[in-house]
Amino acid sequence: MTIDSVDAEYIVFGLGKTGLSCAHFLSQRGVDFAVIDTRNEPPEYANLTKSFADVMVITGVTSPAVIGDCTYLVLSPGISRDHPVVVAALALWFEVSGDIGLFARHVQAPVIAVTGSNGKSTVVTMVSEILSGAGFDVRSGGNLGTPALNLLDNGEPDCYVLEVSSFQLESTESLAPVVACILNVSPDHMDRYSTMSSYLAAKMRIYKHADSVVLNADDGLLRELRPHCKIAHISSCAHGAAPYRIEQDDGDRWLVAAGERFMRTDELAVHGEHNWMNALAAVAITDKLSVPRALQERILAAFHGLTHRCQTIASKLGVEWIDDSKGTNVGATCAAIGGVFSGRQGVLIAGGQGKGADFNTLATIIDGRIHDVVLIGQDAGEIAATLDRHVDVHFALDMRSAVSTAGLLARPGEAVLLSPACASFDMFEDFAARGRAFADAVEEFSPP
Ligand code: UMA
Ligand code: ADP
Repeated sequence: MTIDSVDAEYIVFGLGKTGLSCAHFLSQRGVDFAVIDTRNEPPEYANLTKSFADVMVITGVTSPAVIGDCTYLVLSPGISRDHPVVVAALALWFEVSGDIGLFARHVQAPVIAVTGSNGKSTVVTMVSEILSGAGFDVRSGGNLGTPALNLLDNGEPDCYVLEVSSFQLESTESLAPVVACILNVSPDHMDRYSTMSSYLAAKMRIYKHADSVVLNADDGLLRELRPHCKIAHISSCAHGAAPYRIEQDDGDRWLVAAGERFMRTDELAVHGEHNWMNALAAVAITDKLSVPRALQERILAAFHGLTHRCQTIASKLGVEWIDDSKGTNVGATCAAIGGVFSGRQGVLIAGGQGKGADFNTLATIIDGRIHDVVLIGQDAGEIAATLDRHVDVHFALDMRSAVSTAGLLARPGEAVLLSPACASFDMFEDFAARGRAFADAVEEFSPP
């Protein structure tokens, strides 16, 4: 028998990690729900049916008729609000909310929310470690990996730290963070957003009901924002009088917080200007919760960064191999190149799914820093067309040959950086699998 439409009060749209978390959340509250997914074999199907044998699940959904007489659609972040099923639900006055929207309605403890095109996971982790060090019971998640609704199990902590993506913010109405932070905005997901302003508009939803916000004053788009709450600006170049900024004094660079120098950048365990900005953001955010400066300093001095974010994984015959597999857009890769190739040159391995990006900014930053680029993946040809006037371009069919090509091109004293500026899904399960493939290939590679 073919089932054409759902018979339940709520529809959970999407059966990935988020959809499964929504199912658990609704079932714990006795809500009648069904689940739909456009894929024929959604990833969490087996887990859902194991826990909820009686719940209606419709896969391979194509027609809006599936929504039947429901009243509430819970939307997964991977599905755009322009999807015909969502458009039909909105036309029928359904409430359409994402998992963060449900979370916001039920959460009791204060929430810190961080968004931005790049640096979210790093800053969320820095903030969580600083707050834990200060004695707070903290739970972190969201786009970082653990769906937000799963954080609500087992009573309330002192505080939640959420990484929120633009996809999640699109369907979030009532989140009221004690501190909201937008780290930066550079083009990403241009296959989902038709303009930068629609992408920025999604990000701006983070501070609609916030008590205070942390914004990056180096970013022209963010500098112009005037939310109706208290703003603390961070800046790497003393924009106006940003209270959190980097100051240069002879050869030293200092982190300045609330107008006072407190730590040299070389005392941080993470490297590169983008990471100094991440540290400033973490300090600005945790200042709102009155964490002592000395404690922030101690935690940041010991924070070595997350795996697959500008991590040195090997040194062979004077060549440093660096895994920045999480560099999944042009802005991230530009930041990584700026950090890794200050005062030295080398080779970049990039490519994958370009998500509709414009690679011209990458062409500008590689000049004088990168002498060869090795490209892999679906959009290698498109990227080559932009880069080959600036640098020697090589193609590789897999990670192993990309690494051996790069290894033969790199000279002692140089670095090879994997920072793809692209999503990984054409060749790997995710960015972590891509980083592991890189590490395995580097281990196998023996220089001639
Ligand atoms: N999909 C379909 N049909 C459906 C439902 C989903 O084709 O009916 C596709 C989506 O288009 C997408 C994929 O399935 O390509 C996964 O979508 P999902 O909404 O089911 O994703 P989840 O497994 O629930 O994971 C999501 C986030 N994924 C996305 O936003 C795409 C995870 O962020 C997040 O960790 C998780 O919720 C918990 O909050 C990942 C991500 O890539 C890391 N995020 C993007 C990014 O960081 O750039 C925004
Ligand atoms: P996100 O969670 O937003 O993807 P991550 O903290 O995981 O961010 O970092 C992903 C990549 O983005 C890093 O590997 C690095 O290349 C780049 N990056 C990190 N922080 C910043 C920043 N503040 N500005 C620009 N790029 C950054």
